[in-house]
Amino acid sequence: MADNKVLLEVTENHLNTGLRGVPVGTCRTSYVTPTEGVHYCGYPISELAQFDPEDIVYLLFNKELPTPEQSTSFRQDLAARAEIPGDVESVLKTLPKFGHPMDWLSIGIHTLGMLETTEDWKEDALNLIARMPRLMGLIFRIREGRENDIPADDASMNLVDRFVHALDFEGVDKEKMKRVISTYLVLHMDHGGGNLSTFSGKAIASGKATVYSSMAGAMNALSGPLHGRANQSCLEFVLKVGTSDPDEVEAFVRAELEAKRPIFGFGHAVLRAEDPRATAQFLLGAEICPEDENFKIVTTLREVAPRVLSENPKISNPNANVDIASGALLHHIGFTDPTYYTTFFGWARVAGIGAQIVDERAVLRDGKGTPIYRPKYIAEAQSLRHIE
Ligand code: AMX
Repeated sequence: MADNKVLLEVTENHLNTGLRGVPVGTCRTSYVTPTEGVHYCGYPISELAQFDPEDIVYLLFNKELPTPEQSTSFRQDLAARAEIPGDVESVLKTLPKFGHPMDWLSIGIHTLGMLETTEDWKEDALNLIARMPRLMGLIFRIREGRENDIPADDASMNLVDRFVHALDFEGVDKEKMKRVISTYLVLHMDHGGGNLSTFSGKAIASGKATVYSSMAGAMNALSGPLHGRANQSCLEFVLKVGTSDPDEVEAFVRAELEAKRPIFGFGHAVLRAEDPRATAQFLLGAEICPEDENFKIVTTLREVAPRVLSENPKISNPNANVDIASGALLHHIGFTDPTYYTTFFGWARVAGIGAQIVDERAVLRDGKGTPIYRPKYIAEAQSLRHIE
């Protein structure tokens, strides 16, 4: 069960703490527990890691897993929504290639919204989910200067196949690529209601901005180094470790701590065990790339870092978090530039944030939706000076 113990009284100590621990609302899609991590609609993530992304999108929107018939018909529904109704390519081609991929993703989503908005929360959320694989593929290709001969979209393909098809990387194992991306998407789709990007997206939507504007804002929130960009930092950290020898890794970890730098991929604000999303990615890596140098490094880190971090009693959770292995896996399948990693995170989160926006706008409070967000701020003495 989720920990439903909530703070009943807000005191002065809670001010200017980023709403830490202050209850704001209810979440119908997911919750996080200290030992089992995230649960989607009651299912621990460890039980869902092998599902196809389409079935987990269905779960987040319908609060139950689909039957085989429902799964087939939902895939057909997504396919019918997949075509991008206009020319997003021309817009992407004008963007500066030195800009961060997350900024491209946000602008891409905004552009999709300018091309078509239905004014129906669920329709727009599902349309956006269906159009994300093509948008992602276009972002990669156009940034890399591969803007010509882009394969035509094929809506009969599933979400991951359509991205891999648009991307059309040469010399990579496309089946491995599909497995890694599929697992990545499922593991990252949702993470409770109060994480910064989800909260921001819902707050924007509460003013009745469109799903697209709200999602673009959520992506901007996700792009920060303290939030989604941690997975980029994690692979950069692994590349810096540069060895899978346990003694050398231990010396590296100790030197980083001595220099007051974080050990990326370890620790968590809520979890008090290894994140099951990390466990799932370690299992996948052991199967598809046990000899990959970066995977060997993260495997050694997984053994060494918790032991060293445990020496500091201040550290609440010395175990691996979700970001430890995802970079090594993405690197292995051909995504060698870590600046792109947060876009995969963003792609996955469109499902969870989209489902939560629909719940807040069209389901909660008997379908009336939550009102526009308006938390209270207390005036400081300086701002009251004019009435003294
Ligand atoms: N390396 C070094 N120090 C760490 C640490 C780590 N991996 N994890 C925790 N600590 C330190 C904290 O910085 C804090 O130090 P302080 O008291 O001097 O400020 C102290 O231990 C207590 O922290 P905590 O209560 O255990 O965790 P937290 O909720 O404050 O922070 C997190 C959680 C994830 C930010 C932190 O563990 C961290 O910085 N980890 C490394 C970066 C990382 O992997 N980020 C990705 C997180 C995954 C995610 O949520 N996306």
